[in-house]
Amino acid sequence: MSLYVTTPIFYVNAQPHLGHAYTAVIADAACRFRRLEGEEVRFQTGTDEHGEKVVEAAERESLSPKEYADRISALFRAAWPGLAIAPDHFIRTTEPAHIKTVQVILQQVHDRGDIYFSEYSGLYCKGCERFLTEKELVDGLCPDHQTPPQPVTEQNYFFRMGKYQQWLIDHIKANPDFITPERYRNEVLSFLAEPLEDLCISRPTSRLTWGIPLPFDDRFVTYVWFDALINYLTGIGYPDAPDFGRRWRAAEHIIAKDILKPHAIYWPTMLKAMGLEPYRRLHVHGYWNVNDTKMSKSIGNVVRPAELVDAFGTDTVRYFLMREMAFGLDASFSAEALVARQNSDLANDLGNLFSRSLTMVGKFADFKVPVPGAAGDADRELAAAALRMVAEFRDQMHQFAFHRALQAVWEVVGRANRYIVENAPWELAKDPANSERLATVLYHLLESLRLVALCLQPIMPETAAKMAAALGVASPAGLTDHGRWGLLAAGTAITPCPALFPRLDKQTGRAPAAAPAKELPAKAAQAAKQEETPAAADAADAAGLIGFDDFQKLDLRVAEVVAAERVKKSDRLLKLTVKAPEERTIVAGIAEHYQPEEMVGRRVIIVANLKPAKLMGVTSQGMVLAAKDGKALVLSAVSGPVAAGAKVS
Ligand code: ME8
Repeated sequence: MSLYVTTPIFYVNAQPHLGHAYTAVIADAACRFRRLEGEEVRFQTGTDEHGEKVVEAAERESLSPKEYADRISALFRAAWPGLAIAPDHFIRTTEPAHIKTVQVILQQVHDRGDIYFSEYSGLYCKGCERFLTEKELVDGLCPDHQTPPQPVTEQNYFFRMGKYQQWLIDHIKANPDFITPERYRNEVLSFLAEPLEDLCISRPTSRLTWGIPLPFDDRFVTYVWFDALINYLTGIGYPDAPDFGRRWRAAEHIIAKDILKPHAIYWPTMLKAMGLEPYRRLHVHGYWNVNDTKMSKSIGNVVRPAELVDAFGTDTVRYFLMREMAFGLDASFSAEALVARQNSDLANDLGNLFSRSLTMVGKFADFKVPVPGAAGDADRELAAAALRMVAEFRDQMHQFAFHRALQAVWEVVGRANRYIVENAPWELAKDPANSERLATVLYHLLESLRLVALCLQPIMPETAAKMAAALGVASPAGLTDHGRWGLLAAGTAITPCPALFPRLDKQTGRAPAAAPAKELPAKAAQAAKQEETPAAADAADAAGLIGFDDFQKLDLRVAEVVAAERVKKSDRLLKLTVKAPEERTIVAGIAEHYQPEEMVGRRVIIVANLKPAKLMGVTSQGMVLAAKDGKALVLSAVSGPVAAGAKVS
């Protein structure tokens, strides 16, 4: 087995939300990707059902803990198919097999002398379900729950975690990939620089009965983490399954930063005490906020995956989650950002490219893959870029850098769109002498799209399947065999398909009701029209009108001004630093109308692809759009919250 991937098992004291969905989506995408690499993969998720928090949540609903856990666990299980998340195994910690495994392990570690009985006095946080050290408190409060921990003196069982501290430090240092990204590895190493205390692993039944009884003392149940972490072993049949060793060697866990300590410290030391090898890698992602605010029930801003899927569809949500969050860092969700991604990346960039290309193959090549002629520089460049995309995509996906993998794909989508504009197939179609050139251009477009669809399979399975079907290629296809250039056979029938993604209304987030966009995105329809009527195009030229393709050469973007100052020795010029989304300098002739201090924080529209020009010694990389009304000058702006860098079209 090449990869055994797990998500955390989610507590049943809350219903599935965006954060859970993200972890499950990336775990699913990682598995789909590795299957495309021809590898044997197993994917496990599930629910964590014991502990005080579950008892309290059940009491609030007047249910027994088991009834409550059954209900919420079923909600998690039911949430995943809507996002095309397809685990091989869904585990619950209340299953008899898991209870048995936990007890076998406790007995084993106890017999080896790594569990001892002792009295402990400390500060206990109910929310964390553990004792906190003085150092962890902020102003006397638990930093996560903002409540004062209670002084508790108890007899309990302890795991000799401290004994394995040096071994763990050595293991992390010897295996740079063990905890990724690096910031979390560093965080763990700096935590381990202090002496590691032993871990309290029991709760007296006088305080909690909803847990797994200790096999060697039935006055106690197991502490939730010692129970929960073991799910990763139960799910692959520890200790007896013949396949266990092979599967465990491929284990990679995905978690968010909130549960780094149990996974990076408790778990490897527990495994060591059991005589097992540690897992292979731990992938740690950041936290999703909502409109830059922490997601919480009390604020009422919890985002439910099912509602997103109903509103936007499976693939848009998957794409958004993987594109918007840089793996390892926090990200902010907003409906506006999701709509912006759908409109610009999916409907405009990808959808438009796909439908334009198919429309042209229909019109100019009778819906068949044409026989390409000799490739010129531009064609070779597109082919080379598409192959670089496949290599880069694979590389980034292996590293769990989903956002970078997608950037690599969109780089080629953008390039292919420019290739259409630069090669103007509709112009070539006017003269039969150009038929071989036309065939070559269309072939290069189709072949690039085949490779784009190939890469998108693990990210957007439905869309990739639609694209593959339209291009007449089998799906799913392996990356090694199919990630080469020139596999699309001339003569293959191309089937037109409806627009991959509708453009959404920015205000309502919905597709326009009577949308011709259902068939073709508006712009592609417009472009197709222009391609259809050469005579009308000539008349338009004469009238000074520009074609859609001319317009599309402009890269208009929303830019946020982050700094502004006057250009020395100039009354007219301001030097602006803008984010779009990368930082750049733009010199604007607006100093007579705007003070530098009123510029910062504004969102304006810029032309992002103007050749750089030097103005009074300062290089300007673009132009800010503004309206002139007599002597007045008014800057362009956007009417709602739009991310810096969003495309204006
Ligand atoms: O901790 N952003 O369960 P849990 C991103 N049962 N990811 C988030 C998130 C957010 N805002 N909120 C939750 C537990 N997650 C234990 C785990 S494992 C042996 C036991 C995701 O329901 C993320 O994966 O609190 C995080 O690590 C996990 O849900 C915590 O889930």
